[in-house]
Formats: sequence, structure tokens, C-alpha cells
Amino acid sequence: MITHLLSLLLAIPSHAAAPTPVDAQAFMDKAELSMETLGRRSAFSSWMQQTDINYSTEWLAADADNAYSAEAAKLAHEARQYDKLKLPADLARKFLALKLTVTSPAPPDVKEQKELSDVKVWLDSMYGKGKYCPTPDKCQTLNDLEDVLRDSRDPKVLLDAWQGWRTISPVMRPKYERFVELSNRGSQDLGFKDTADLWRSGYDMTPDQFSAEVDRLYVQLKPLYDSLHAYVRRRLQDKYGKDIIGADGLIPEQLTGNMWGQSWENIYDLVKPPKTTPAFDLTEQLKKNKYDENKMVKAGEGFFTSLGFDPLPATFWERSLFTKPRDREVVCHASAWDVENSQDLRIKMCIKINTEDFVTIHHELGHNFYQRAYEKQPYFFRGSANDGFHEALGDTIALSVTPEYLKTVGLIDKVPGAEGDIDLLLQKALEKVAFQPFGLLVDKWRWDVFSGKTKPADYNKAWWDLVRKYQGLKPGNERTEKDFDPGAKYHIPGNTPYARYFLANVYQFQFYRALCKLHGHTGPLHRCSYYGDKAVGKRLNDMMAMGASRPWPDALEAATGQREMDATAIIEYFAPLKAWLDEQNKGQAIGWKAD
Ligand code: X8Z
Ligand code: ZN
Repeated sequence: MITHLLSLLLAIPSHAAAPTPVDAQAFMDKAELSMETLGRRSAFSSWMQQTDINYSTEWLAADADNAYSAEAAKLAHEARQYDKLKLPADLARKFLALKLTVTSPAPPDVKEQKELSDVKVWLDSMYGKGKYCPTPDKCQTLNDLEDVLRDSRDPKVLLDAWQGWRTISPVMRPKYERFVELSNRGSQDLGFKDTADLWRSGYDMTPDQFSAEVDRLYVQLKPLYDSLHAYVRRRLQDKYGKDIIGADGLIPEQLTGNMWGQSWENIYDLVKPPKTTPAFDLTEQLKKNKYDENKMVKAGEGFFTSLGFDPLPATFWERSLFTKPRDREVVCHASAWDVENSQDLRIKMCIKINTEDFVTIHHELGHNFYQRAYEKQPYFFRGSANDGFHEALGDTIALSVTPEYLKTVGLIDKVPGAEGDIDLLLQKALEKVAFQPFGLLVDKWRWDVFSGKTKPADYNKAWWDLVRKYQGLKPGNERTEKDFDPGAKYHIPGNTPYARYFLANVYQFQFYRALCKLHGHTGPLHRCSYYGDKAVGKRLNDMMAMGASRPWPDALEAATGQREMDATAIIEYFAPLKAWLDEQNKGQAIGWKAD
């Protein structure tokens, strides 16, 4: 045995010729094949678990995740032998993609690998199954509670629903803590400082540069947010009385019409310009025109096909989930899937017939059309230029859902004139401008959690500090470290990075502005719809087909001519509203006291 080992050791130098780029290419070809196979198994299992949560589907999903994550870690280790090689840019990009492919990478210890996969699936399922049960026979799901937040105007009822939803997450706290530990261990094993460092390494710049970029964009947007915040705050005072806002000027989150205060379009009725009647209410129009779930999705698909994209495959309609099932637990949070490439595209969503979900359908289909556009790319390039692009695509289409478009498809009878502009812009600002601080803070929280700057003992405090600082909102009641409020937002237990949505909100206006120019639109930007314009479709498709094969500035340039992330497009879009808000806010205090 010893002689055998010795001869092996001695044999190494003569056989182990230094690896060449050709070896690296061969390794990568194999790695792509193996990741694709395991990725598919994981996608099918995960679909099963998220659309039918039970012990068996959880077991299968965790098992498949374990196999996939372990293989990724193993390959990333083996790939180190090529670290010193000068590789063609394409190939080097794939090696980085291999390291970044698992958002919570497997730690080296086999037992811990399994534990991490189990914890991930458990957290996801806990959120999906979450219910508020004030009494054992009266349980409410997130779907029910979101209806309350959207529709009720009774502060007591709102607070109860808001607080109630947050009863689902304290149980997640120890598991989340462990998740952070294990995921960091995996990231460190790949050479990253921690998981946050890994997440911020996918933007063709250093992690620190990325953080600085995000802050730079936020500074561009803040004056617009501050104006909107001050205006909405005053209108909420008009509705609920002066005492509802304290001396700090912070808005209670439960009054925003949304469970996390992340977008405020559901309280449009409370804040709409005085003395105007809104030109139309899309929710009512959808109901009046007898739109059901299927028809809503068909309408979304119709926009894409009008741009020249092929219709979705028959399997999309057979295999997607559009309605919340009555007989089983599911993760209702909307998502889009390419379970088996373009032949098996699906969305999973508990659709309600309202404006918010009409927009979300476009968002989700954007993912599916993107997935199909890059299907011919090799495995590691089947993704968007960076994750913000994937999130932006469908929203870029939804921005083009203007009154002019709605009239074309028969959803409204009359297009409001220029006098309706402020109404329309305010509605969009409640959706998009209100979102940005939230889009930023979710990962600010996580970056500090992963880096250890925020200790588990301060998880909740750190969350609310950020909410106060960036959103200018506050919790409905006093929160303590017995709570785990971050766990009541899907992307925390679901382990989905969030900065992508902040980026998407910037990119989508850049895309929209450039595409409207291509379309030859004149007049105010927000009235532009490129429905039916095949040249617009081609421009988008060319960018989407690049997948992740090129650094993102190349993709951005292909679509917009710009190589930089740039919030001026949003600012331009909302310029008339900003002027109007500032007029309304005259003599009013702007801003809030965060501490
Ligand atoms: O999670 C989503 C999509 C699925 S990728 C529905 N969004 C974020 C959220 O709901 O918090 C879209 C906007 C922000
Ligand atoms: Zn999305």
C-alpha cells in the first residue's frame, strides 16, 4: 500500500503537466453538462414543493438542492487548478458564473451541506404555509391579509392584519441564524469574504464599487421620493387625523396599502389629486370586461407577441399555476420558471383580478420571454446580463400599458386627455418611486447580516432602523427582538437577493426611454406605448439573446446606447409630477427623523 502511494506521489510531477486553456475548456464543458442535469432535477423538485408543500415534496426538493449545490461547490474547487491561466474572456466569465451560481453555497462538510439544503427548503415552506390565526378556527393567509391591507381603511383592522402576518416569522429566527452561518461557510470556502460578498460579485465591478453604485443611484432618486413621501403623509393625515403621524414624521407602514410599505398604489384613492375623478380604474375595467386569470395572462402574452415574440408553448398553459389551490399549501409569491428550457416555461402565481396583478403578470412573462431568448446560449450564459435585467424586462413592457394601449385592446373606452397626466403619473409613482428605498434596504440589511456587522441579537432593530432611514416609515406597533420581521417578507426566507429589483426599477426606465425614442414617440414620455412595434421587439430580443455572455454594460448599450446605470430616465418620466408635488408641498415639512 505504502509503495503504491509512494509511486503515485512520485508519479505526479511527470504526469501532471500544467493545465492549458484547452483543459479548462474541456473541464467547463463537462461542468456545464453536469450542472444542467442537476439543475433540472432541482427545478422539477422545487416546483413540486412550491406548488404542493408537504413532507415528501420538501424532502425531494432539499435532496435535489443538496445534490446541485454540492456539485457546484465541488466543481468550483476543482476549477481552482485553472486560476492562474490566462483564459479567453468568455471562458473566464463561465468560471466566475460557476462560483456564483448557488446563492447560498454548500459548506465543505457533507452533513452541513444537507443541513443547509434542509434549512433553505424549511424556511421557504414556512413562509408559504404561513397563517395568522387569531383563534384556531379563524386562520388567514397572506393572500387574505393583503386584501385587508389593500382595501380596509380602518386603522385598527389594518394594524391587526399587519401585526398578524408578522406572527409567522419568529419561529424562523434560529433557523435563519443557522442559515447565515452555513451559507457564509460555503461562500468562504469559495474564496469570498461572506455570502454578501458573493452576491455583489456578479456585476462586472468589485463588491464595494457595486455598493457605491447603488448609493449613487439612490442619491439621484431621493429628492423625488422625499416629495412623494411628504405629499402622501399629509393626505394620510387628512384621512386618519393628525395624530396618526408622530413628531418624527414617519408614516406607519400599515397605512400604505401594502404589507411591507414597498409600493403604495393601493391607497391611490386616498391620495389622488383633490377635485379630480380618476379617468379610469383598471381593476374595475378588468372586472367589467370579465377578465379571469387566464384572460389576464393572455393579455400579457398578447403584448409580447405584438412585438414579434412567438406565443408561449402549449405546455405553458397546461403546467402553470394561476390560481391558489384550495386543497393544498403552495408558495403564492409570484415566480417564473424555465423548468426544462423553452419547452417548459411556467409561471406560478395566485392571481387576483386587479391592476397590481395585471402588472405582475407582465413582470413574470418578461422572465419567461427572456429565458426563451437566451435558450441557445451555453448553460452558464443562460441568464440575464445581470440579475437586474431579468427583473426589468417585463416591467419595461408594463410601462407601455398606457391608456392608449388599454383602449386599443378594448379595456377602456376613452383615453383621458392631458388633464389626466398627474393622476396617471401619481399612480405610477406610488408603484415605482415608493419602491426604491425598500428595494435598497432589504439587501442593505442582508449584507450587514452576512458580514456579521449586524448580530443576530439585533436582527429586528437593524431592519427597522433601515426602514426608518430609507423609507421614512415605522412599524405599526413596538417591535422587539422576539420578533423576526425580515422573515415576513418572502425574499428573506426564500433566499432571493433583492438589489436586483432596485436595479430593475432604474433599468426599466432607461429601456423605456430608449425604446420610445426608437418607436418615434413624441410628447410626454409616460404616454408612450410601443405596443405592436416589431422594431422595439427586435431591439429587446437582440439584447435578451445575449443572455449573460457579455458584461452588462454591453447589453445595456445594445438596448439603450448607454453603458451606465442612470436614474435620469426616471426623473425625466416623473418631472411633471415632481413639479406638481412640490407645489402641493409648499409650506409643508419635507423629510423625517429616523432616530
Ligand atoms: O418578487 C417579485 C416578483 C417575482 S421576481 C413578483 N417582485 C418583488 C417583490 O414582490 O417584492 C417584483 C417587485 C419586487
Ligand atoms: Zn421577477
